[in-house]
Amino acid sequence: MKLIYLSTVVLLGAVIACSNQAKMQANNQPMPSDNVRVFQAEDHTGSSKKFKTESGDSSVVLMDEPGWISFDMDFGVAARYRVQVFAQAAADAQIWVEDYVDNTDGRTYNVTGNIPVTSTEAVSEFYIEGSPFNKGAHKMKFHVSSGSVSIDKVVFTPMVEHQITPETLTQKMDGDDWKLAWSDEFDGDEVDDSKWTYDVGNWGWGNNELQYYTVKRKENARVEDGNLVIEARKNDDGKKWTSARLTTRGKVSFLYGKIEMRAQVPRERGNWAAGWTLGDKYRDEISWPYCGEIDILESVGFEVNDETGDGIAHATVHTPAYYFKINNQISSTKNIPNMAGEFHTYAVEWTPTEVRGYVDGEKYYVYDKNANDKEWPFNQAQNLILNLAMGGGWGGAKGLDASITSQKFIIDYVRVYSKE
Ligand SMILES: [Ca+2]
Repeated sequence: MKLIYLSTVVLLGAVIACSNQAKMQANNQPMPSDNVRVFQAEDHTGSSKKFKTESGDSSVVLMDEPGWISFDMDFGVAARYRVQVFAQAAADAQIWVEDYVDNTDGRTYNVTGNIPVTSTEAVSEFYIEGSPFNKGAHKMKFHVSSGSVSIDKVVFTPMVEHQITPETLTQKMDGDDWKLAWSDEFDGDEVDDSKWTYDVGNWGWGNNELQYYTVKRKENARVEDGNLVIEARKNDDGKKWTSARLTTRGKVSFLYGKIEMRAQVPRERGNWAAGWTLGDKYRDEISWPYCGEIDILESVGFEVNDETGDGIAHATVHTPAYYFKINNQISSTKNIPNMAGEFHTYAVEWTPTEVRGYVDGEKYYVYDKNANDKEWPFNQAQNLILNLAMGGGWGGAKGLDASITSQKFIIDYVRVYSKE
């Protein structure tokens, strides 16, 4: 056990170096180091069973599946965090972190996705990036979901601070004609930094997705021939998959209006392309779906015909009363000929009382439940998101086509209209 203890000391130097790098890497925004948080495993506040402490100084806790230890964490800043786990396992194992164990919704908030712990001789670092945590007190659990793991500690380092969106465009929804209020035609040479920012990381994004979302990396997000191209790439940049998720959060948000995008979706089994909105009140997984979500377009590769390109458009909203974790969300689908081979227009009309979904001008979806805030969180600003995921609970439901190394989600424009 002395060996493990020594290894931990040696690793500390590396941790400090890594943390400084992580602090600077996203958008070059340095984060104050006093916002780094450390949970020492032996300081857990509760456990699913009696765990052994391995070393003489009790600094390492041995956990077996299925097991958890609980702890309290007080975050100093709302941010996307790097979560580093210092652990050792004799055989490959899996771990994950749960936020908000006292939740009253009966939900499980997995905020890291499954983190593989590969077989190692000594305590080593395993990490994921981008986990969202709001400022303030969190009840949390550390889980072992497969195998046996000796855990030393978990380090939370903020990477990108949550940006408050400075401007909300409120659209009129009464009148005769649509008037353009905001758009990106993707006509320039590069992604417009005045309109978009990037979400970062590979924490699974609430669905155990595979991709790492990169920041300002042309291989994953670029403007080309008048289109925004979001490309997912396999075995790229040291990750299993890389891709991009662009959002208007921190730049501009929207309240009501017609939101329209012209897009061509990727084709192969395993992808999950989306154009959607997320409420500005989102800070962490506990704030969802209270913030509200409107899915203008979702397409999964396993529903696209490889030969014809025919696919299925999905329109959905998620609210505290109706959302996918309790499987009562309200959706509509529409079969789209050659959805992957040509561009189609996907839109929602979002009024103070309902959301209507359209493909190529044809209405196929209505959400009109607005009796209270739980049914209707949509009288508050939402920001726009464009992303391409790989795998995950839905995109990966039929596995991934092993032969694919790249998938492209191509967007000609996004436009927001007001009535006048
Ligand atoms: Ca365009």
